[in-house]
Amino acid sequence: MTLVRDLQLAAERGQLSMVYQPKIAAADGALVELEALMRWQHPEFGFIPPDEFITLAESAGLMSQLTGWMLTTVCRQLAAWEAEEGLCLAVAVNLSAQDVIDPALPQQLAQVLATHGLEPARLGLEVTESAIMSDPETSRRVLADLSQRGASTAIDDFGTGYSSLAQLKRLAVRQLKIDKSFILKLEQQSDDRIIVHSTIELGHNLGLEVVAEGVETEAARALLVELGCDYLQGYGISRPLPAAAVVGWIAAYP
Ligand code: G
Ligand code: G
Ligand code: NA
Ligand code: MN
Repeated sequence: MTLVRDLQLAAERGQLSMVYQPKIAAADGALVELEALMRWQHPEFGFIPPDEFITLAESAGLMSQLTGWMLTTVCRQLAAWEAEEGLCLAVAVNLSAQDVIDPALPQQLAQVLATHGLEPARLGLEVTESAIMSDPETSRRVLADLSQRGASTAIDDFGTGYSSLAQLKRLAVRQLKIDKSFILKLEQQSDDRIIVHSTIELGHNLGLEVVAEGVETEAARALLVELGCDYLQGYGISRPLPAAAVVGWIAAYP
């Protein structure tokens, strides 16, 4: 398959990049972290969404190569922001279903962090609920190992999968990230408000921090603050930014 071949060569051909989307504290609006999202600019087909090429990478056995490139790129960027701009930032990366059942991942991650002189707390990890549920037992062990090493972990797209509360309780995670499908129409949909309200309570009762993604409007932001959500992310705060635009965004941010 030629697209698989293209993906295999995409990193060395300079077609892959990372963009960074701010995550802020609901209480005071302070920047807490950036989420790193991968981009593939294909010379012929243009921009290919990550949902599509991540699936392709997983089925073609290219996932660990892609994740390795992503971790190195993000850590190098963190070190550069610190050395060149004096900014000590934290970044959260997304892990695929295959990454979270890879017992070698925690050691690989520790290695990349050490190479760039970064503390483990500088790199958060987001894993979707459905990725965890495709092999709950192995994921649980890998997440426990990661958290033992000081990484902060989040369950992404929460509410769209099928995790039981019993499973949730046993996971070494720090955050629940409520899926954007519940947030996008929060002002109009009272059932979404009920779901979001109960998810925030559930998270807090389990000792977890709760993040809302897909915050597009001031009204949604105000509602989430009122509901006690801890962190916010969305186009209403910032779109994902190229690395070169991050420093300017931070400088202009109130
Ligand atoms: O912003 P966006 O279209 O980039 O993200 C679409 C999906 O792709 C999200 O589910 C996101 O978690 C996933 N994604 C983005 N970047 C990466 C990455 O570097 N690795 C993995 N595994 N998933 C990613
Ligand atoms: O699955 P994950 O949560 O990692 O994916 C994040 C995806 O959501 C990315 O594609 C990102 O570009 C997108 N995204 C981030 N903020 C918003 C938002 O406010 N509205 C919408 N519609 N999408 C968003
Ligand atoms: Na994510
Ligand atoms: Mn999500």
